[in-house]
Amino acid sequence: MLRPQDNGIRECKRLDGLWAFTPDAAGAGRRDGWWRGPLAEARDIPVPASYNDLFVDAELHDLVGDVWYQRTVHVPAGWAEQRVVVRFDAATHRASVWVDDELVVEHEGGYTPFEADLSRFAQTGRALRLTVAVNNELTFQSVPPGVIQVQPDGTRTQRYYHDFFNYAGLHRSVWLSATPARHIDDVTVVTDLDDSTGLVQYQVAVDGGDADVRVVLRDADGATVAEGSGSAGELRVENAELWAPGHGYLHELAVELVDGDTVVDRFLQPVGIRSVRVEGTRFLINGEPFHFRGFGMHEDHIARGKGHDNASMIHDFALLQWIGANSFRTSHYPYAEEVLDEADRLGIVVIDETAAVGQNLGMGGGFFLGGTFQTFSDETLNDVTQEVHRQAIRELVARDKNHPSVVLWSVANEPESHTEESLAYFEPLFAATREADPSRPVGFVNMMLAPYDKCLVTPLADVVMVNRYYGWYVDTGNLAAAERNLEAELQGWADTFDKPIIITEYGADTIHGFNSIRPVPWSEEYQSEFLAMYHRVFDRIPAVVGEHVWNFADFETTASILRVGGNKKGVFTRDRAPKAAARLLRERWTSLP
Ligand code: BDP
Repeated sequence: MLRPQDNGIRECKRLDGLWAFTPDAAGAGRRDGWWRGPLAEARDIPVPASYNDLFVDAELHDLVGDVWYQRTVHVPAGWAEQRVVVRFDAATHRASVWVDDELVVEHEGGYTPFEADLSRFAQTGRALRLTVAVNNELTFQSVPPGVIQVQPDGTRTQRYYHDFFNYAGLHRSVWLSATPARHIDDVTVVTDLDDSTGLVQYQVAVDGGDADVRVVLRDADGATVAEGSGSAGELRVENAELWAPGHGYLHELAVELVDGDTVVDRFLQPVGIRSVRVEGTRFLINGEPFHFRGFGMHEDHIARGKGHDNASMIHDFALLQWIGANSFRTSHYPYAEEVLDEADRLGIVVIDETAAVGQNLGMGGGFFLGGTFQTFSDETLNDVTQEVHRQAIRELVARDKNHPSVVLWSVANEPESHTEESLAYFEPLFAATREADPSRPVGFVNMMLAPYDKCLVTPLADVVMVNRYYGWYVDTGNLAAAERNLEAELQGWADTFDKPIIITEYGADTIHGFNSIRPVPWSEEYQSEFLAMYHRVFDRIPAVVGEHVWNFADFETTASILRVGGNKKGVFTRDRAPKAAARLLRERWTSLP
């Protein structure tokens, strides 16, 4: 599935804006067929946005179940002979879509796109009623997992195993797009280097009938640097200008379907020529050791929750660049595609993560989680879950495979990883990731309860990724003890595995404006000293090739006695004011080579 594009042959339009919206916690809509007419008692809602924080009612904020979106769609008259699709960049966590009275598509998974073919409706020339039921329920068979509890009064509450608010709705753009009936269905590009020659392998899938494929690769000035024909091949670019961290140099691959002299279809694919390899404890981009500096982030903003917005995105990238970050992780789900486009253009490196967060039902039990269960069993995370997870991996790779910024897949964040059951669960998922993309390293993010001598899943990974909280959840307030324990553990990983180590999370909750002469937890001074301590340790262990602070900015969570108005581990506040630690990071990251 290719993205909607305007390119002289293909056309598209966004269906963003105000839609009609009706919450339906009781599930009446599916029973009574709400798609058959205008939604009753509808209010206006913006698309894209999470619905949870837009209004003031607690019921909508905490709704468990369906909400309904609806709008009228006019297909341009000129599209009557085309293949017309409606595409949702994301519907969290699952959606059913009707056009007029007909169910046209259903999709599971909150952060990857899906589409439905509307060609047969487009030909009618009349206005179409587009209705979407978006469901936010998390269960042991969803990714991420959760538990729904029925209260004595019959209301249902959602609990889950991850530490960010379960925002839901149409979080990203909705598109109407037209391609010729005979069309390019998919484009895959894999790049590599042969000394100073850039190699661009391409593969084109065609649908709707035969035609010849022609490709032209142009540099950023529009000059042709290579050409090819046929549905697969390798282009060689002598002395290629490379895509590299800090240098988001992009070529463009123009893929055309031709029939004689007629161009039947066209797709323009940005290409960053670069190589990625893991060798021993080094992570190499274009053969050069790369040190990840940056953050785990969240798509999280005041009022619109996880709704994508370009202004905020550009501002966040400006802050990343100001602070000297060269990379981030899409913790804990695939981010909007616009974010990856921008990372490509700016030369920011991305660790791309699935939505598999909180697959650890055995820990904590109490405060902000869903209760303690055996993680992997027939009744909890089981074969069905694994299949949903496998599909999520496939959809992530299919969506993001052509982004040069993406250098590493993260299959999951902090799952149970010390049991035979966890190994049996993850082994096929690592294989599925490598099958979907043999060109990039694969990893997962390990949590503190499964150190180097207990973790059974890290041996499957190309890279060690660990989240550690010495000085916060353990050794609280005692940075001397934290420094000893952190170093001992990281040294253990370095001694056990001949793999690069990325610290994918380290951080301390910090109240902006809470200052203290002694560095006490929650103060800005503590956050700074905490980070400085981690950096001393990292600099003593050569296998450590990455430091991602948790988190870029404060973010919303579910209610918990461990959280005051959300998670405060941000280096920036939720509205993006810098805490003191921002200067410390800037000084370190802008002075490192
Ligand atoms: C880690 C999780 C992350 C949390 C963080 C924290 O990966 O999602 O927000 O801890 O506790 O366990 O702040």
